[in-house]
Amino acid sequence: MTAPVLYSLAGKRVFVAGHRGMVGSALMRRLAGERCELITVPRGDVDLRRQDAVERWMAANRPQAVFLAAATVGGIYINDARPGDFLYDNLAIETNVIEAARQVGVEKLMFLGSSCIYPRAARQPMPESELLTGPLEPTNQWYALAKIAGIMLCRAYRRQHGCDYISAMPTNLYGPGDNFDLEASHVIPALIAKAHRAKDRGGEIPVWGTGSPLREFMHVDDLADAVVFLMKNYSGEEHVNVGTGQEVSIRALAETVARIVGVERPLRFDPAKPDGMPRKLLDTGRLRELGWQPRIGLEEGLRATYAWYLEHVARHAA
Ligand code: GFB
Repeated sequence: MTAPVLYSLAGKRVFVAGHRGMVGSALMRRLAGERCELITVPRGDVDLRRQDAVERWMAANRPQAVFLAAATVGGIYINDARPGDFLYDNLAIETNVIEAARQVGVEKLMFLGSSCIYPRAARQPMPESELLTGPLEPTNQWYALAKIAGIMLCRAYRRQHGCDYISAMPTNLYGPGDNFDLEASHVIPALIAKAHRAKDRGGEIPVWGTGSPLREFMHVDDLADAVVFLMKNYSGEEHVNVGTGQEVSIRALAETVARIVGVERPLRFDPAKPDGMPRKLLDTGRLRELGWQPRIGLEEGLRATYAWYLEHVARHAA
């Protein structure tokens, strides 16, 4: 059964914060079909970490709905290497945008978090109720803490100010527009870039950690569809998990990526690099009950992402 439409985006002024990022640009593509007026601001004009600048821009532009997809993000290595940036930038961006939205009377706001908000030893698959039930995974605790604060700020503003601000927690994402820089990236773009390099130049395909961690991956176009669905059909204090329900080991993922890239070179695991969470599978029962399901399978999504990489990254590097 599909939940009733609670909020219509039609004819609304909709601000996508972080519209150049992988998630923000997927939202821009998805929202193009919604008959709403999309507004964005280049990073060079307004640094979302600066409270004055954000408040001035929001007062001048007065959006009615906001998708808060702006964030400092990255994979397991960069999260751990730049804890100050991951904590400060994300706290600043979310507090500035959420408070400025309240000041100008934004009707509805969607805050985007991450599945790393859950404790390292959380029950699997992880329901929304696992939040704050135990210690965080050390490699991403700074980012996770900032995202937990964002969820809580939305909840607090609902209670104190009656703001219809909601939160969605996506699983690990990938897709067009991802960051393929090997130090900063997540595992899928890293493996695509490494497999492509091995195809070009030979050698092994280096894989961080033991290969045994399990991860759930979602194509960013599915995420964008789920988030727009929730914006229209969900209102409540509790955040909502967004995932596929399918998990894969990092070893199996690396093998799949190598097959899609078309390279037959050995994988070389590096156990000196961190594994991070042993398992990170979301319980997506709530989202499914509301009536939403993913459409893009991992194999199909990886093929599309490799095609995007060839067109937009490898071609320019050649
Ligand atoms: O994608 P990833 O960095 O995110 O790593 P997390 C997932 C798994 O892939 C880890 C392994 O076990 C990595 O050790 N891996 C293997 C690699 N090879 C590579 C590689 O070349 N690059 C990378 N990056 N990983 C992030 C959090 O954790 O998840 C963020 O740090 C965020 O805060 C994101 O929440 C969704 O799932 O470990």
